[in-house]
Amino acid sequence: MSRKTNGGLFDGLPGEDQPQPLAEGAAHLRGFASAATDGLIAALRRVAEVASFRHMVTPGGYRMSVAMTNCGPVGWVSDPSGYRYDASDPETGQPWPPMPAEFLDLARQAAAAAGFEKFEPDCCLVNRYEPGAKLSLHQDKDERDFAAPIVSVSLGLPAVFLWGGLKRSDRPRRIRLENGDVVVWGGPSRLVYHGIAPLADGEHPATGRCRVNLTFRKAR
Ligand code: MD6
Ligand code: FE
Repeated sequence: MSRKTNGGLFDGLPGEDQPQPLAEGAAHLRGFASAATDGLIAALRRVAEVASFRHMVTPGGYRMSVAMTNCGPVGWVSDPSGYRYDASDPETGQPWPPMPAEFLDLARQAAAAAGFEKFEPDCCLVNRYEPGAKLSLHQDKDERDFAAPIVSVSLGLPAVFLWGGLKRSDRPRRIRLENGDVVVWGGPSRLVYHGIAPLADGEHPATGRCRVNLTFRKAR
């Protein structure tokens, strides 16, 4: 697998290819998925043909600026009655498309690289951000148990990831996520508040005018 280098002087030294710890149980793997992005995007196109991107409505009645879809045995859904994992797509009544092998392989490898062996995700929530779209600070807490980590893969336009603490009032750090970056978190960081700042406009060769995020979870 080809990896990004520092371009000469510092190649081969520990540095940007190493997991960057964010907190206990959480790591930023810069460029971990770089070599896989074309395959991931091709597989995602096939997923979105079956389960199209849609703007869900929050329990509070707001339309989310991020468009979402899912693949795998269960999908995350939001509607006025609440958040839940559901085995079928409410738009079609059909099961979510299966998780592509490329997705599963990458999620397992990234989890292992961050110290979480035997990750068995049953959901991949896909988020699509157009310029201006954002995700407010939240915890991922709709899963049945918090023993498994979450693996998050960034594709396309860069974004500013807001990495907070265990309290909503903890002031978040701002971390730039680029095409091919992976963030893994679990253990003591599993319930950290996090979000995405409004996406800056731009054009990316892999995705066009958007950012896509794949988040792998074990929901059940
Ligand atoms: C995003 N990610 O990167 C939104 N949640 O677009 C998340 O909300 C997220 O990246 C849990 C774990 C990792 C994540
Ligand atoms: Fe999240």
